[in-house]
Amino acid sequence: MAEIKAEPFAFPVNHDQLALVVIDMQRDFAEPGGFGASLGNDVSRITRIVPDVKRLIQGFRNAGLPVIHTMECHRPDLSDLPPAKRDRGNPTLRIGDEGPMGRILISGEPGTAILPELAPLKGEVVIEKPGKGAFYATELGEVLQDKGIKQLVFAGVTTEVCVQTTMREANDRGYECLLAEEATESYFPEFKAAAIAMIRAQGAIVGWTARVDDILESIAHA
Ligand code: TIU
Repeated sequence: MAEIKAEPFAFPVNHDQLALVVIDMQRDFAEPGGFGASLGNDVSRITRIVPDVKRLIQGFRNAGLPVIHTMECHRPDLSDLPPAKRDRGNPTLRIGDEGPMGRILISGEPGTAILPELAPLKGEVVIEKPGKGAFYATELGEVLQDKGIKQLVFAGVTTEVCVQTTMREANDRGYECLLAEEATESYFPEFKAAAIAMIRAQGAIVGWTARVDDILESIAHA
């Protein structure tokens, strides 16, 4: 069995069953005027990981391995937006409100799009998700089953919200999960560090974490 150098111990990889899941690399989380900024966050941290996410995506594409993208967003009629989510907190703009990049976190709006540098290629799966986890109320489980995928490498934002939630959902469904450390980011550096620590604690209780170079080195031999 091939291995990827990882924490808390080597990740036993089966390249035939491996896919990359890129979580929510959307303008709404990375650019001023979007959802992340409306919550009071410094969004500049998010754009800094784009080169690492890009080379991870490129490595999977070069190896002929699946790349799956997710987007947190809602239907224009808000029928999949629970009032508890829309009404939470005191943001400057709420989900569905008109902002400088169109309606906040609504499917099809300019601000909801994936960053152009990381845009999905034709044929790559894009999952639109109304929750923080990518399995809740989506077709992701069926997609993975159809493709025979059992191991997932994760990248994207934010580490402790949508990435960690999705990793926990996947872990409970029997997937082996590996988080790419430099290809994920939070608005709070201490939360990123804590999420990485809690994922790999207790003998990989949620999953593994690894450096992008070590993941790329492994899939180059896929
Ligand atoms: N606010 C925050 O940190 N994240 C989200 O709302 N969604 C995702 O993480 N994608």
